[in-house]
Amino acid sequence: MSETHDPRPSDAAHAVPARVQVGIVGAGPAGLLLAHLLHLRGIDSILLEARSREHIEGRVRAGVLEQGTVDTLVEAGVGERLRARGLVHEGTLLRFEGATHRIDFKELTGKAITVYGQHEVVRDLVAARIATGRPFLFEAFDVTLDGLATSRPEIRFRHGGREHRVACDVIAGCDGFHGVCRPSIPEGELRVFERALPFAWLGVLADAPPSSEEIVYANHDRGFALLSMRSKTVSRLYLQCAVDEDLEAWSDDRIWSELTLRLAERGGFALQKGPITQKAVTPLRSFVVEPMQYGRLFLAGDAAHIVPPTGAKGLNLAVADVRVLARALDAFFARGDASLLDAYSRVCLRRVWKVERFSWWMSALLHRFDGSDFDRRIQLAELDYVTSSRAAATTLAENYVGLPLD
Ligand code: RFL
Ligand code: PHB
Repeated sequence: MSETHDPRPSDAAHAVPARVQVGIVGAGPAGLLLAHLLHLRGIDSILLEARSREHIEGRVRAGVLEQGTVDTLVEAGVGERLRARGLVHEGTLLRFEGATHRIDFKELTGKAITVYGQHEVVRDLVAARIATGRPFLFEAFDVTLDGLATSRPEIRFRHGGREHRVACDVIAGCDGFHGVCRPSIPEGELRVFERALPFAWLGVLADAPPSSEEIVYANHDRGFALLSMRSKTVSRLYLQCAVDEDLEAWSDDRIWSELTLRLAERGGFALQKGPITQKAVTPLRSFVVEPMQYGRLFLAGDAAHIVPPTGAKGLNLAVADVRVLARALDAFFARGDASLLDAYSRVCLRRVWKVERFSWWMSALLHRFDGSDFDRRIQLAELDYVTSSRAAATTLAENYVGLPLD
């Protein structure tokens, strides 16, 4: 257990206030960080999460933090464990046709990324929220939103066997892709942009030291593979697989042999193996709604957009949204100035679309598609270009380390 981890049980019982400035639905990275940034500005909020504390703190997902994300967490005072345990990477490796090519972030952009598990970010933020004493309810069920087009929207929900309603000035929909906030917006108000990719990722967590100091993205005829890590003793690995892949068909042995084939390198590559502790299949999709606002409801993070994980951007995009939203809410509550709130969606979407573009491009570059031989040759030519032209490598690097936040 960590220094900052609060040992109290997950269900910190709180009186439910009748009214708050901001009602936040969802305690993923977006909701938790927003709650904390608002707290630092003296803005009160209630944070409602459908799952238990154990569940959200154990949910293994993203692992790559942009410099701007790290800076945001450190500035918000929740970066202590991140700084102590995060693994700073100054480059990444692209492997194709048996050869490995390094993209040197530091040299090309002056920046680096940090490998630190999303569930660790969540743990740090949960502890910070609990320490503020502000309302934070786990296992809040049946959330519904009312009066979104009015200046006094309401959240209704069930908690501890009781029905509650909270009047808010603003509601932040931070409840992820499958949440209730986006679907609460009346039909016809949102424009949806979507593209599903014809494959998924089989992701595993293994008690094995990472076989490479830096993340390896491998383009292979058998399909994409990714070698990442969570610490000096835990590896995080992914294999491109079918959308309807049957996890039961993947024994640990089969996973390790497929990874060995796809990560192979001319001259030999030693893959460190160990017990697999988690396995899951994740679909890959690009998704954006416009605008990211309806009346007094503001969507942030995966509730508004999804990127395929190839660019390692989802969590970072959630952080970028929340920074914009916290600043806009500050102007609204401190000075009655709604101009930044009015600009919220437009400001976020400019960045969102650039990140959608990058994530789509990384996905197209690295996966195996059932296309023609022509398409495959174009893909290899692009990999060759990206790894041999400084200009092309810089384009990848500046997107990967993160486009400017402001
Ligand atoms: P989350 O994390 O999904 O949190 C939403 C929260 O809302 C709760 N919730 C509700 N609460 C109350 N009432 C309801 N009705 C509710 N419905 C849902 C949920 O329980 C949950 O706690 O969304 P958020 O905060 O927007 O954060 C987004 C990120 O989680 C996501 O974008 C990333 O994980 C994506 N991602 C990656 N992002 C990166 O930046 N870098 C990476 O390296 C990276 N790798 C990944 C990824 C996502 C992956 N998967 C599993 C999708 C790798 C993978 C495999
Ligand atoms: C991860 O470590 O989980 C990870 C790394 C890079 C990605 C996606 C996920 O592109």
